[in-house]
Formats: sequence, C-alpha cells, structure tokens
Amino acid sequence: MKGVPLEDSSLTTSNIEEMGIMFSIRMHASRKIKSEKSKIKKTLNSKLSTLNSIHISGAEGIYEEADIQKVCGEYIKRALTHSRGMPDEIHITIEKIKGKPSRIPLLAVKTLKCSSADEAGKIITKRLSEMGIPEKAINDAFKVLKSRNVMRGASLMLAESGRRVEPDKNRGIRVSRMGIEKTAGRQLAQKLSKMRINSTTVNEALILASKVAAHPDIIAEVCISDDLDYTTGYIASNKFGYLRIPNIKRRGEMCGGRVFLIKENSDINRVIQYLEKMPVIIRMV
Ligand code: PML
Repeated sequence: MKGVPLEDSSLTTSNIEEMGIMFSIRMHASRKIKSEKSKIKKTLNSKLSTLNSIHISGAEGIYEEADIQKVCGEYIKRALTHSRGMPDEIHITIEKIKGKPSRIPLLAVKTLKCSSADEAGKIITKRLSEMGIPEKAINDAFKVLKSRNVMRGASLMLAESGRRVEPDKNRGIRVSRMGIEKTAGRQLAQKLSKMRINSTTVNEALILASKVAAHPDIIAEVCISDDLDYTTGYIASNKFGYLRIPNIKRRGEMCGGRVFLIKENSDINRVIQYLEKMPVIIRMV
C-alpha cells in the first residue's frame, strides 16, 4: 500500500475504547436450487445465484469476545427471517483477529435531492468528472452497474482506462473484515435516527464505504443496490464523504452492484488484500 492510509493502532488518546481481543463474525445464508433450478435460475441474476445456490442474506462485523453469542443469535434470526425466503444453509464464521484492527474514520453522510435515474446519472458523472475521471471510465462503470448480470462482489476499475482488474469477473471483490466501535456505533445510530435513515442497510453500506474510501488508491465508489425494491444508492469518496442518491434506479429494475475506481498505477493485489482481508474498525469521531 502506498502511503499510510489508515490510522494505525496507536491507542494513546483518552477517547479511544480499550480494545481487547476482537473477532470477525461473518454470516452467509443460502438456499440450494436443485429442485427449483429451472424456475428460479432463469429469473435470478448471477449475484443471487451461484452454480448450486441462491444468496439469501449476509452480515458481518468485528466484535469483542463477550458479544459473540448475542451477535450470532442476531445473525441467525436475520438469516431465518429474510424476505428472500428460508435458507437451507447458514454459515457463520468466527475468526480471531490477529493484532488490533486499524481504526478508520466514518464518512460523513448526506442525502442528495434526486428524482430520477437520469438525474442520478448526471450527479454521479459530474462528481466523477470533477475528480478527474475521464468519460470512458465513467461509462464503463455505468455499464457494470446497469448490467442485468449482477455480480456478488464489487468491480475494481482503473480510473483512467476503465479497465476492470478484479481477478474473477463473476465473483468480484468481497469487502470484508470491518466493524464499528461500540460507542461509535451508538453515535451513528443516533445520527442516522435523526436523519430518519437508521436501518441495517444504511449502517452496513456506510461502514463498508468508509473502509473502501480509507484506502489511498481508491478514488471513489459508486453503488446501486441489487435489491429490486431498494432505489437509493450512493457515491462515496474520501473527498466528499457518503452521498446518498434516491431514485438511482427504478423500482423493480434488475441491476446493481459496486464499482471501486482506483488509481491507474495502483498495486492491485495490495488493494484487494486490504479490501478483503485487512481488519478495520470505525472509530468514534
Ligand atoms: C443507503 O440507503 O444509504 C444504502 C444504499 C446502498 C445499499 C446497498 C445494499 O446493501 O443493497
């Protein structure tokens, strides 16, 4: 990684919570589609259906040992009550984190005014152009986000050439091993409640976007939810924070995903290693 993007774990100031041993807890729920194959596989996109199963729900965070049982209970409940239906497999991974997670700031949140997908396109184009991203790369990013062939993970795109550099174009990059300190989590819930947007979807998207934006090689992220009925997306960057964009897609439109626009000369393997494997935790402001 070039430069030092993250505030490393020098726990010296008084407002920093005492972090003991931490655990990354991850949940993934899925359903086999053998018997339902013909019906479901034709209608679902590739993000939801891998070869043998469809994705029902997922969640993850970084927690203290004392919270493991409670969190697992919550994750299991979530897996069993998802609107995508009943899973027949729920995988929970509990992984002890070696050392201390890097502590990073939360991006500032703002909801923009936007009444249509066309307007959203203009807002995103303007923001990306202002950051020096050429038209071709912007169009390439939209191609990924608007494709019906939705990826489970994110696309990693070079911000000048628009070249996609994620090693597996179907799998994409899976951002993982991120969480939020307890006090920061409470602060965030209060803040989002005031804005009337305190949902797990917003919480988790914001934590993920904050991890992504903390890497110095990542210029910006654009996200459209793959959920057919979730029509708010966002553009995020270290420069301007997390900008929510209502009506980024039409209700029922099958498209979505995440694109991370990275510097042309990025060390791609290091960026991927950071996004997928490096534990980070959002700290209190
Ligand atoms: C938000 O409303 O701020 C969240 C937008 C992106 C949701 C992505 C997803 O998890 O589907």
